[in-house]
Amino acid sequence: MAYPPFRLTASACFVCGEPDPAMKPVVSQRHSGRNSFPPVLMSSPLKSVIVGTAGHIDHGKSTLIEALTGTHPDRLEEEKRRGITIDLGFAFLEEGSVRFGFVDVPGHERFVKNMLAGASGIDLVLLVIAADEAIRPQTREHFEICRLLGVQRGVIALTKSDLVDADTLGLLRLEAEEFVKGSFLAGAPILPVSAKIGTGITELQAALMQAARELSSRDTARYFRLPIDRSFPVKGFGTVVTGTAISGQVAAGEDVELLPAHKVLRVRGLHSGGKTVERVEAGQRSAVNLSGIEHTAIQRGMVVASPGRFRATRRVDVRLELLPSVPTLKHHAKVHFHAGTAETVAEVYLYDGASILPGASALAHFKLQDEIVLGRDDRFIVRQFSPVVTIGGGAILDPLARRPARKDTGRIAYLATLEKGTREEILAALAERNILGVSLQEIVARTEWLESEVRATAENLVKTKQVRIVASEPLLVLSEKVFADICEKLLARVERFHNENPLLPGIAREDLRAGLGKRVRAESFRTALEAVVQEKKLVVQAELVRKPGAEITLTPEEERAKQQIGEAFAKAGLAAPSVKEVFAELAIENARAERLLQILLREKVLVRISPELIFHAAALDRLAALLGDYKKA
Ligand SMILES: Nc1nc2c(ncn2[C@@H]2O[C@H](COP(=O)(O)OP(=O)(O)OP(=O)(O)O)[C@@H](O)[C@H]2O)c(=O)[nH]1
Ligand SMILES: [Mg+2]
Repeated sequence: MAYPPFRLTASACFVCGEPDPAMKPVVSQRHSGRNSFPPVLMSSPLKSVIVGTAGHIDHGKSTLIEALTGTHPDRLEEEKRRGITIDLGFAFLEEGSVRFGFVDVPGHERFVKNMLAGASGIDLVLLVIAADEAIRPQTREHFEICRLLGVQRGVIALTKSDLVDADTLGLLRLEAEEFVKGSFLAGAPILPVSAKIGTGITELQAALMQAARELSSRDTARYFRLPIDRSFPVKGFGTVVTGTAISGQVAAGEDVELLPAHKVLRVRGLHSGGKTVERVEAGQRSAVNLSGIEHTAIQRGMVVASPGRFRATRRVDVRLELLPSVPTLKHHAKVHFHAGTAETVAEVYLYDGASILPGASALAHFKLQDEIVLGRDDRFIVRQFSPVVTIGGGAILDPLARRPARKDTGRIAYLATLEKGTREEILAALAERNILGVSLQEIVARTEWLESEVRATAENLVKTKQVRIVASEPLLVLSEKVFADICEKLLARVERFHNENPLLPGIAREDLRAGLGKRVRAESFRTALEAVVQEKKLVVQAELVRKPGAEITLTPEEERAKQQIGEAFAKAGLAAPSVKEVFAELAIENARAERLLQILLREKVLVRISPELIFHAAALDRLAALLGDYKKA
């Protein structure tokens, strides 16, 4: 199938994302700096690094991005008019072997939620502190957010250095050092800069390069996931979404799943770093042209991902950390929940105790108001319901958690395994908690392991006799304990059947399966039955399951009655008697007689024509012969 070419044109820049017709030409002032590349149609060997700004309002973040890249990241009319950043802005810079994608965030406290959508995918933080104002509330809040989101590295810029003297700058440097002491930014470069007169910009670029070199590359072998921050139409192409790819990779022409809308869509084309590319990978700012959907059907917070690998969720189990400076958080409190580019309201359920103290952490459950796609280890931020301030954050342990239940006493131990365990320990615990077994899809959605990793882990657990693979295509894993339990139930049920039905040779396979209830999947039943048959504990003959040696033995009285029934029907020939009449002549009670009748039917001595009508087989044979003669005559 051929797809229309998807190229960067003079009227479409998917990465800066200005909707047509207001879209600026690519080779404009905004792009005329160092980042105006000719379009190439291949993915680049450059290392992609996302740098996010952080800092108080008006501290010079956007101006600094322009000084670094030549692109002013504010793109909305309102931003230009008010001189403040409202929503996320983007710019690019290619330096040596690194391609920087800058995400510029607003400093205004009212727009922290937009900042959060931008901060979730960053590798490096560019913490901006204005020399004339020093550390202010959003300097702290943005810094805490970066810490809680697990950002590992960054650079501190003391902006507007042209406005203060050397002594003030010296003091501010000490203050900044103190501020980040003991955190991920301890020891990070602290550089005075002035976007106005251009001092310190080269040093800042060098520091960013150094930090970028020290970053380990993201794993592009995982399943693809990109939290969407914008969706807009581009004339001639249709819907384009943008975001930072946080895992895996995707190529033009492949399918992605839009979640939580559960729609599989074709990728018509891709942009990254201001140019058309064949493929985008984890760590790249990306614009994805999607076919078959209106841009209005997609909102910030949705994701595009490898089809079938992720699931949207309303319940998650987490490790939640509370900031030291905030009030105690109570069980059942409502909070604003932010992860990836999504935000919703969450109700907090605490597993241990009635509250979390400031500065402490706890295992918790969130019931989310809206469905969100989350993966294990994803970081999140929580903000107080009202007034809205950042109070904590943490990591997702189980993205597909069940509703908390008092009887679920193993949950805390399970969460501890999810938090610290090896793959084998995690899969063993997951299987043990799911008596129905766990499917490949479920394991992937819960862990983000690759299919090959899931299979290898399951095989290892088979060797240590912790799980059983009851089906391999599609994979279904059962804990050995659950499997042994099913086997035991099978044996007990067959035993009971023989006791209750001494005159029947065995239980029908389907009745045996139905008797185990819905909590045993067909694959598990089949494998368990095979296992007990192999151990010679049961025998399967045609559709009947029985214990070995469970032959039917009739008492002399029953033998006599059986013979009597057969004779009664034989004698009557085609004038078949009713069952009631035949039973009335017997010396045994009706229930036993009924079983003898069943045996005769199974042995095909008698043949049932309708519920009421039974003939002796010999009578029917005679009838068939007669009819044959009649036809010949
Ligand atoms: N003197 C001087 N002024 C600067 C410098 N950098 C920025 N400014 C000015 O500071 C003001 C705010 O700059 P922005 O870059 O918009 O600040 P911001 O941090 O992006 O603000 P928000 O995005 O709204 O949080 C503007 O008027 C800039 O011209 C500098 O190095 N020196
Ligand atoms: Mg700004």
